[in-house]
Amino acid sequence: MEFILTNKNAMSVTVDTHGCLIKEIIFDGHNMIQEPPYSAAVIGRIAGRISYAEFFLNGVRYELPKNENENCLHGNHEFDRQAEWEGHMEDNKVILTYDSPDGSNGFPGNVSTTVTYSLDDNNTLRIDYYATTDKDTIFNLTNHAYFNLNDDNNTPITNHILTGDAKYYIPLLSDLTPEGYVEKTVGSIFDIREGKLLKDVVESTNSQIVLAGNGYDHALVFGESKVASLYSPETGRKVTMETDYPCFVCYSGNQMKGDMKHCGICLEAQLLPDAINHDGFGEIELTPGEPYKHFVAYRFSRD
Ligand code: G6D
Repeated sequence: MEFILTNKNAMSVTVDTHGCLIKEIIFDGHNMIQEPPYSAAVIGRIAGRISYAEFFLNGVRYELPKNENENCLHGNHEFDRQAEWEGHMEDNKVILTYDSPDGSNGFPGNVSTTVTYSLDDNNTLRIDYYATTDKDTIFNLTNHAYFNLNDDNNTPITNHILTGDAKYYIPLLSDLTPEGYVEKTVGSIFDIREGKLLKDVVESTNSQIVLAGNGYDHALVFGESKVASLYSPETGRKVTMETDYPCFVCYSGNQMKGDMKHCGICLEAQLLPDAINHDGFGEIELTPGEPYKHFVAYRFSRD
């Protein structure tokens, strides 16, 4: 089922219950995100990769479905491909709910999730995540939108500039799981504080950029302000992301197929990836009586 949010500036956002996804974001007469299969779906229970597709919680070992690299990617795509979301409109908001049963894809706990999409007259699309569990478990939701601010979404985003208060990045192993520590961005290809042209990123010979398939596929950890922005000098379009999450995984579409390579960039605000397997990566546990509450807001503007 689809729902459409609109505002007084002729901006619209279409939400589809299948995958709890954003089907399109029309701003300035342009769809600001890629089309399927590069969907702006909600990813869960756990965004990103869980190393070795296993984790220990309260002394219990949990085994998860494995991908080709022996890791669990995106919670085995439960929330974006397996889940049947219920949805309804309320006060120009789309409210979607899904109950994930205990043991689903190997994760403990009956988890009830509510995702709310809202659009205001400041051209800000806000996503609110809320979840509760009846047993200790782990949880980390994101939205996987592939942004493209060009007039033609078949044009690579290498002409876009990414800017943000990213103080650290998380280096990856060859299977794209975290090495297990944060590295300062200052002076590196991951230093986006003054803005980084994505052409320079994808053409970099930095070993982490090459390992990720010639681009970013890394968690960028915020410093003081949890803000990042993507800007196209060609079209003057900009999307500014604000969140209460501690990081965002920036994925520059390195594995998009054929001519579509680098034709989208994801700003996946979330908790630090694979945190359950790395001390110092912060909390990722969801416990009874302590609801999961996070948000991300994407504000669209034009010069
Ligand atoms: C690749 O490594 C990337 C992931 O970050 C991304 O989510 C996926 O493609 C769609 O596996």
